[in-house]
Amino acid sequence: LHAQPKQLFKETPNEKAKRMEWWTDARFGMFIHWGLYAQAARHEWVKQRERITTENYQKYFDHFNPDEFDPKKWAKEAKAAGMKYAVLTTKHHEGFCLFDSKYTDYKATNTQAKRDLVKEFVDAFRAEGIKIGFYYSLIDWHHPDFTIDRTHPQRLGGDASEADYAPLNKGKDMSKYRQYMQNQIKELLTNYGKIDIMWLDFSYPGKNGKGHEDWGSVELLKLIRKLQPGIIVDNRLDLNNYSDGYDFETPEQVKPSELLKYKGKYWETCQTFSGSWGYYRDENTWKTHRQLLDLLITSAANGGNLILNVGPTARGEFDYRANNALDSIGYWMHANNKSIYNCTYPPDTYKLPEALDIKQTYNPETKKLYLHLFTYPSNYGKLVLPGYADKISYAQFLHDASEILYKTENGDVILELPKQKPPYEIPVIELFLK
Ligand code: H79
Repeated sequence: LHAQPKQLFKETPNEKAKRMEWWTDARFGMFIHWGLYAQAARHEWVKQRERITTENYQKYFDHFNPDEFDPKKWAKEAKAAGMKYAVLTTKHHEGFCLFDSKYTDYKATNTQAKRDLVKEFVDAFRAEGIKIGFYYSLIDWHHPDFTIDRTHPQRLGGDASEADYAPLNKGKDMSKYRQYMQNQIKELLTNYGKIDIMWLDFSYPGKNGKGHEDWGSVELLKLIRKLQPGIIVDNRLDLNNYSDGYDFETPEQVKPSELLKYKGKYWETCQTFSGSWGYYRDENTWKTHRQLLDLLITSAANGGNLILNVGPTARGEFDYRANNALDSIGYWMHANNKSIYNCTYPPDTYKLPEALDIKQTYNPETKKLYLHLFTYPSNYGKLVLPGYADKISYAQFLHDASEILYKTENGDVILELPKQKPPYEIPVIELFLK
C-alpha cells in the first residue's frame, strides 16, 4: 500500500499550475530587506551575531529616520531592471515592523519615520504593475514570548541541551507568540489589498530549534489561504509532510550549478548582491554583472525564478552599488528579456555539447529557442549546432533582430556570427523552431 501524501486543501495540480502561472512567467523578482539593522550596516543578523541585547539595540529604533525613503523610486528601479514582483520584509528576525500593527509598539509609525512604510511600498509598486509579496519572519528576537533558541541573540553554546534553555524561557509562552503571528498576518493580508506572495522565514526543527508545531504552521497556512485565495506561499513553514504545505522551494544563496536539481519543480532562488541581505556598508564581495546574469539565465534555463535582493540604506535609498548592478541588468533585460519571461528549459532533443558553453531557454508558446552565449565563438564566428539542420527555420540575435545567416551540413547547422561580439555581456541567439 502506498501512503497517500497528506493534503490540506482541495486543489488539483492543474489548478495549482493556473494559480502559479503569472509567477512562473515572471521569472524575476526583487527582494527588499529593510529594517533597523540597516543602521548597523553590518548584516541583518547583527543582533544575533554580536549578541546585542534588546536594550542596546534600542538605539537603532531611536535613530531610525529614513529621510530619503521614496518607494516610487524603488519601484521604478525594479521595473527598469525587468523585475515583475517584489517582496518586502514587513518584519525581519529583529522583530521591528515596517507596518502599522495594532499588536506591537515596535513599529515604524512610532519612529521618526512616523508612517506605515509597507503601505507606501504596496502603493508604489502596484502603481508600476509589479506584483506584491510580503516577507514575514517567523523568528522574532523582540517578542517577549518568543522562546530563546539557537537562533537567538541570547542563545547558549552549540552543545547546550533543551534543559539548559528551560530556565531562560521561564514565563515565556509560545502560544501567545503564535497568536501574535496570526494577528499580524491577518493585518497584512487584510489591510493592503491583494497580496500575491507570502514569504515566511524560517523553520529549523530539531534540537533547540523550532518547527511547524512551534509556529502553528497548519493554522497559519490555512489563514493565509483563506484571506488571500490566490496567494503563493514559500516552503519554510516546515510542512514538507503535506503535498500542498507550500507552493515553491527556496534555494538560498546557492551557486548556479546547484540549481539544476530543481528542474520540474516550482522554485525560486533568493540571492544577494554581496552576501548579506540587510545593507552592509563594508562588504567587498559584490557579485559581478556576469555572475548576476548567470543566476538569472540559469534560473530560467532550469524552470525556476530568481529573486534578487536589495538592502536599502538606513536613509531609505538603494546605494550606488545596488543601483549600478540594477542598471546593468536593466540594460541587458531591455534587449534580451524575451529569453527570460515565459521561458523554461527546452525539450531534450535540443541538447547541445557542454563545450559550447551555451545555456538554453525555451518559450513553449512561441516555439523559440534561446541560446545564451557565455563564451563568444572565436573560430571566425562559426558556431556549429550538431543535428540542428531539421530543427530550425530562422536565426537572429535577440537584442536587435538582426539575421544570423547559416548553412546546413551533414545534419548540422553552422551559424555565421559576426566576429565582433555584440555589446552585451551574454549575447542571445533566437532560433525559430520548425
Ligand atoms: O532573510 C534572509 C536571511 O536573513 C535569512 N533568510 C534570508 C531570506 C536567513 N539567514 N540565514 N538563514 C536564513 C539560514 C541560517 C541558518 C543558520 Fe542556523 C543560522 C545557521 C546558523 C544560524 C538555524 C540556527 C539553523 C542552524 C542554527
